[in-house]
Amino acid sequence: MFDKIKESVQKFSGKSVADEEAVEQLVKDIQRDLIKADVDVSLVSDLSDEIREEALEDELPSGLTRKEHVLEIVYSKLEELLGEEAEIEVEPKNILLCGLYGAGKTTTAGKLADFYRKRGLKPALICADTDRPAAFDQLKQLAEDIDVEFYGEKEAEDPVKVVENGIEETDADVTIVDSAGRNSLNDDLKQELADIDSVFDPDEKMLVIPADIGQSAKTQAENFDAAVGLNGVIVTKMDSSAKGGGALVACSNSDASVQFIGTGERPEDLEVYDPVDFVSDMIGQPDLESLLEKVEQLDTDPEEILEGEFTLQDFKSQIESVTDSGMMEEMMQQLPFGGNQMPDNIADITEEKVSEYSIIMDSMTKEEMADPSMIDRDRKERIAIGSGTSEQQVNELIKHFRQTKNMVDKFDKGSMKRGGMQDMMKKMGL
Ligand SMILES: Nc1nc2c(ncn2[C@@H]2O[C@H](COP(=O)(O)OP(=O)(O)O)[C@@H](O)[C@H]2O)c(=O)[nH]1
Ligand SMILES: [Mg+2]
Repeated sequence: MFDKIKESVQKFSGKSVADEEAVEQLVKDIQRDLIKADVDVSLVSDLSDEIREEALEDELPSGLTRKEHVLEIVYSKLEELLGEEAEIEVEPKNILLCGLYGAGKTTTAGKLADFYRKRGLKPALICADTDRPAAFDQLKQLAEDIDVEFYGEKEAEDPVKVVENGIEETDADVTIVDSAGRNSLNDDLKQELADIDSVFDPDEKMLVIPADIGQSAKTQAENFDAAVGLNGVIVTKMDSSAKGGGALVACSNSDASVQFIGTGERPEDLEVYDPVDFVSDMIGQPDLESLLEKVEQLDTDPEEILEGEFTLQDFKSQIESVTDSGMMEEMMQQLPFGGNQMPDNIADITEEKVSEYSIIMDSMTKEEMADPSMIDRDRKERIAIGSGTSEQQVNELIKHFRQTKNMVDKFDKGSMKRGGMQDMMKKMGL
């Protein structure tokens, strides 16, 4: 999705000046890609105007270059366009899936069951699609594959009765009802969903729509919402349609927010919707991370920066920012345990080392960056080949990361008072 934007952003980043011409080119490229993804033209036009205006007319925030400022605007506009990150409550609930034929309801029912099962809840799947006998077999098979409870009645004609029996017969925390589709949202389907609704009393009514309907997702979501009262939308087939972006934007601009996206046919191909993932894909992960960090540091409480687990991503941002400003030495001296306890290879991070490390880390996956403990021999070998370095160099980086992490962990465990820490961060210009 949005491959061209990624390319254009890279092109823009590579330019020496972020002048009007460069911004105009970037805006044009973004427009083309959004329209290709079937995003509503009027939204694209508004977005372009806003980028142009703010990018060139705004006063430059201190600490950012014009180029960074432009990218930050592009980033936040795209994020706005793609809507809110979903917040999924992992708790006992009843979920009713609805949608038209072939949308991916049954597949998604299995995916959701798997999602909650993996998070420690006990799901059950109920087949309320009595129109097609194959629906029963399909859901039953899925339930077996992921090892969750299933209820269905192969010869049944009344889906409401099946749901009633299913509630009786199953013993689950999360009960998921897969309903029958139609070619369109006709009165028949509306009635059927309303009847199931009244006996099942779902906490969540989710519309399943395929990415390939693009911007018409908006009308469909609005119609289903009016008919059954939706709590959210699940957009499937994001992996196989060029119009996924249009569908996501369309839903974000309706009352039905996107909760999950389907990215393949397997049970695990389900992701909680997070627009930041898409935008970071477009802007480029390393660029975005460091950019956001800069922007955040302009107005964030330093304590927040230190929260959570220290990852390779943090390590990367840290060495890049600190060495840039030549402050590694100074930072080390400020640490609570003093310069003498400093791991010996930390103080001498040279610019060369930083760029070598950056290249190595660019060959790592997002998962590896978040959890370096998963980097085993095979992964090391792959990373070394990918970055044109040796396994020894990869080892060195990991060792270096571990030492820094140990240090940060100590640091966080209150070996220094928070006040002292803030002073230090301030001195370091953070
Ligand atoms: N590539 C891809 N295919 C999907 C996805 N979700 C569902 N499908 C496929 O879409 C087809 C219809 O799915 P199904 O769950 O039977 O749709 P239903 O009629 O709404 O129940 C099946 O071939 C699924 O394997 C997805 O996220 N990606
Ligand atoms: Mg089905």
